Amino acid sequence: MSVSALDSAARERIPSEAMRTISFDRGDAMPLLGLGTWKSAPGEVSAAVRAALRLGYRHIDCAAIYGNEAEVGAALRESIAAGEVTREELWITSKLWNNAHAEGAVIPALTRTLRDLGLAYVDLYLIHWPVAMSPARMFPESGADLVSLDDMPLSATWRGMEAARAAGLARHVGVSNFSVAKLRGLLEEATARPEVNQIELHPYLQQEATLAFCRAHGIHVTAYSPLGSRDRPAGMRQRREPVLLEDPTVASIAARHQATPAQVLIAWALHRGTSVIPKSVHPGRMAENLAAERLALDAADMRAIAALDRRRRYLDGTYWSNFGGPYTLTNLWDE
Ligand code: NDP
Ligand code: 1BO
Repeated sequence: MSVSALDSAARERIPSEAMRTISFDRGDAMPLLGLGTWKSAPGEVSAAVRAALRLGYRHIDCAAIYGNEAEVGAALRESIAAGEVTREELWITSKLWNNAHAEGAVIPALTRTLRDLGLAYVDLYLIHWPVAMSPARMFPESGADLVSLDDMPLSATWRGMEAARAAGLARHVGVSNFSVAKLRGLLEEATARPEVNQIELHPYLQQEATLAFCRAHGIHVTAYSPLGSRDRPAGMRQRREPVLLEDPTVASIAARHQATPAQVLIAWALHRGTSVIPKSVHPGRMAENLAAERLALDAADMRAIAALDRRRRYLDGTYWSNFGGPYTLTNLWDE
């Protein structure tokens, strides 16, 4: 059956039991395909999450900095109250913002997120960036707002994350935007490994070495910005960026499978064993993206997509390095 033929089924509802999952300890299973919520505006994200849950999504990717966790929480509560889903069926990820990296700041930050989401625990809590900032700022305005990793080591932040897990506020803990070098450093000092590393991954940024390292160390990888993140704020875009959703190779693979480019990009991420969290606020697109679970790419498709790598970061991290503070693109990505 073609993927487009599956769209109508997906619009009705793909039962959660049909979703592919990855197992974590304590018997927990994370659906490999989740819904991103960055840039989903407070006025639209509740309806989007509610629609996503009706379609069969069970994994929602959130973060304090997205500024919409209260609205996401309202949708979760409504769906649970309506009997459409139970808390136990859901996988909710959130992330610690850069201004709460002090060991003792982690549990208070997570407590605020839990209050906003209306939950007693998150399934996964991630250190959002390996970048520390003054508690007074949400985004840096000068180099003085940033705190170096020598002064605020990631190992201290990680102890706070482990304490959050021990307190039952997060069932699993992990990191995001961590290079192999930073993962190595953390593994040397931490009592427990991060369970997940959430990083930018798509055909233009395939990060094979990071994937191999994570696989070898039992760290699951989640792919963010899998569709190329076209709705990023202007300040985070570069001039003349390549448009992933318009890539001719992706388009021709999509045409051959009677699928869409977005479905090819999502299926490619799943084929590599990563989880993937495309963002949309439109039910039609959410259904289309969910149906990508059923798209089987073949070896020739995977070879053609492998050739597209151009080590292109859409989220290049310049917003941490623009100010002459302690962060540079070299020490951020360790490349
Ligand atoms: P994505 O790559 O998911 O792209 C989102 C864009 O694609 C939106 O403009 C959306 O529009 C559009 N879109 C969605 N589905 C389709 C479709 N089927 N066809 C055409 N266009 C489509 O970008 P994000 O950067 O949002 O990444 C996904 C998620 O990953 C984030 O929302 C966030 O949860 C997470 N993330 C985490 C980061 C981290 O640092 N850990 C960094 C970046 C992202 P519309 O909504 O209008 O449908
Ligand atoms: C700075 C952007 C964060 C998206 O997750």
